[in-house]
Amino acid sequence: KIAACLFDLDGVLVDTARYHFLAWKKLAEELGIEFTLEHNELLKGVSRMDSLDIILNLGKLELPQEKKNELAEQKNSDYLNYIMQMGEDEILPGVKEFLTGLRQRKIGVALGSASKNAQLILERLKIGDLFDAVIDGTKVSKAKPDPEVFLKGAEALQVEPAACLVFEDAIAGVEAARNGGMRCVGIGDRKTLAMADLVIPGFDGVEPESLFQQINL
Ligand code: B16
Ligand code: MG
Repeated sequence: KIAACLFDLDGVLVDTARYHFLAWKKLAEELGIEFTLEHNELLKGVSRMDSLDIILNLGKLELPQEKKNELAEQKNSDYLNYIMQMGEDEILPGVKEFLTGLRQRKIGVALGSASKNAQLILERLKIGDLFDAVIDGTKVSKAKPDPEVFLKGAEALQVEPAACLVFEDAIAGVEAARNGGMRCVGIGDRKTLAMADLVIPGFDGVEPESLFQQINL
């Protein structure tokens, strides 16, 4: 039986991928590196510095760590400009209802995100109070597919990993859930997220009870 649900942030609760894309694209262009939407897929669920390394690799560019820190900071400040303008209405359809439904059923709710900006985004969306625990990029040292972020979420809620259900849009995130011994619902494309126990396009019209039934929980 499921005792807790752990949610990824970007791509699951809110579509921040397009803001990450715009900020990375600007940086890439300044460096003379071509950066497409397809390239952006490679960055989903990946930490900020690892994302920068992927982009520099695309351009076969090697830079000293100091310069890389500077570039990562520049990208983040552009990204934050978008986030600061984000409103409550940018929460993805059905998400708020789904989270509220879980709370009514006394199921634990935690965030498990690679982002260091997670708290700020929850504030912008005004959904911070729907989470019993928030584990984000400021609290983990190992990136997905390492299960650290989700195991810490389970620990904070005092629930066994086997009683946790993870919601993820990134391949590395689905792998992280499985590596932690947790069940996982993929949000997005069925083929891409084939490793998940179930894949749904989003939360619109989705009831916790019927979802759990579909994966025999
Ligand atoms: P930041 P998630 C991830 O969040 C994003 O998918 C990924 O694209 C981003 O690079 C990463 O957070 C770090 O974000 O620069 O804000 O610390 O999907 O794990 O919620
Ligand atoms: Mg994600």
